[in-house]
Amino acid sequence: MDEKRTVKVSKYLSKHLRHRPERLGITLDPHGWVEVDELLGACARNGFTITPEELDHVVAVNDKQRFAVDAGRIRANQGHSVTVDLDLPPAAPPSYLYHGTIAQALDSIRSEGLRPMNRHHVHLSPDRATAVRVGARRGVPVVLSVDAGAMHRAGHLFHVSANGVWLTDAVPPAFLRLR
Ligand code: HQG
Repeated sequence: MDEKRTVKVSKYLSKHLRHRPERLGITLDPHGWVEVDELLGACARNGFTITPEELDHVVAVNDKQRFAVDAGRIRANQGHSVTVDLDLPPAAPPSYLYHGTIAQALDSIRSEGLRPMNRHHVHLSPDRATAVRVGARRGVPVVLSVDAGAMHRAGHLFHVSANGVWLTDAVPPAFLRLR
C-alpha cells in the first residue's frame, strides 16, 4: 500500500468516523465506535472499497495514530465534530502546552481566547514542533504557549487522547502567550 493510498484512506475514515457517519449510513455508538465489518461494508456500498488489510495498515502506520481498533470495533482517537464521549479521564497536563495557528486568527484569539470552533475541544500539542505542523495546515504557522499548569490549578479540566493530543474546553486569553 503506497503512501498516497494510505493518506487517502486515512482521510476518508477521518471524515466519516469524526464528522459525517450518516453520509456512509453508519451509526457510531455513544463512545464513537463502529464494528469494522459494518464500516468496511458501508465504505464498499459507497463506492470506496477498503480491504481489511488496508484498514489494518492505516491503523498501524498512521502518522498520528488517528484510529483505535478494539474487539473488532474502530473509532477515531480525537478530532470529532459529532457528539461522542471518548471516556478520557481527566489528566494533569505538563506546565506548558502549545497551539499552532495562523496570524489571521490572532486578533480574535487575543480577545476571546482559544475556542473549540467546529470540534469538541481545543486541541493542544505537547511540543512546539507538533504545534508548528498543526498551524502549517492553514498557512504560515504561529505557535502560542498555553500556561496549562496554571489553568489546571485554576480548575480547568484536561484530557489526553490515545494519540497524545491534549484536549480542553477553552483557553481564556490570560493563559496564552505569543512566543
Ligand atoms: C482557530 C489536526 C479565531 C485555531 C491537527 C485553529 C490537530 C480561533 C482553528 C487537530 C479561535 C480551528 C485540531 C478564536 C481557535 N478565534 N480562531 N477564538 N480559537 N481558533 O482544525 O487545532 O490531522 O478545528 O487556532 O493536527 O487547527 O485532523 O483545530 O486554527 O491535532 O488528526 O481555529 O486537527 O489533526 O481549527 O487542529 P481546527 P486545530 P488531524
